[in-house]
Amino acid sequence: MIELHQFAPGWGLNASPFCLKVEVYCRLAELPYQTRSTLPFKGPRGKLPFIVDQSHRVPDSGNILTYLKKTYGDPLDGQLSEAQLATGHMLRRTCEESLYFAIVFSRWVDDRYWPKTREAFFGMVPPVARHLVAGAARKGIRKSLVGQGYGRYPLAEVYAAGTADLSAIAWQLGQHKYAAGNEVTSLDATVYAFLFNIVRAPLETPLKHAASERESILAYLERMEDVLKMKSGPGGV
Ligand SMILES: N[C@@H](CCC(=O)N[C@@H](CS)C(=O)NCC(=O)O)C(=O)O
Repeated sequence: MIELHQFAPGWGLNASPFCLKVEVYCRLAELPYQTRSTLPFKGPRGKLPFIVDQSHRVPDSGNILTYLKKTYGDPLDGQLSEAQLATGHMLRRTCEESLYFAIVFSRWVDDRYWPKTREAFFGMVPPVARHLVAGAARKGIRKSLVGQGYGRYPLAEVYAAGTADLSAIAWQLGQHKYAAGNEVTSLDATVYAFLFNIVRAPLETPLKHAASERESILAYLERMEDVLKMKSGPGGV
């Protein structure tokens, strides 16, 4: 049984796109797994997710998918053409290396949404410590966003950049049923996980408005949720 180490649920859902990506992959590939709630510093690279499988501890969602495919076979991506692989790579990078930071910014930096983020992720910390722990975590994330760049932008520019990513993703999703074509592939684990975290999280951010205005994104989420309903899994995704 694969152990998937990830954050405890926030807002009652898997609020980390990278953790959700691995969970969705396991569901789509029908791999048996159990989730374990943990904290990033316990992982081999100080981030989540990581998995423990037999004697292996594997960090990083991309490495995890590579490991799972190598160990248990690759039921989803075997038929992909070079063109699909290349487009998929760019789409994945758009989600993970660009859109992700706009999501993090909306949750942790934008004062309008921070109270709900704090409640979701630190609500279980005793009240006296909650303020300190949440404040320290927010400071660390602000610093990492200054390093990445968005922490130096005005709000409107961050959301314009995120909206541009969503427009490109929406166009791609309008071409086929799933992210890489008319069959489900591992790329759907990524694209679904990121869009889910924008549209299904209870924050009415500009990113959510931008995603919700794009019919191809909403239809895609529903299609993926129909697929996931048919696959068993231990937790609600
Ligand atoms: N490249 C990594 C990124 C993982 C990542 O950024 N995880 C975030 C949560 S979504 C994390 O653990 N953040 C905690 C921290 O940086 O302290 C992957 O694909 O797994």
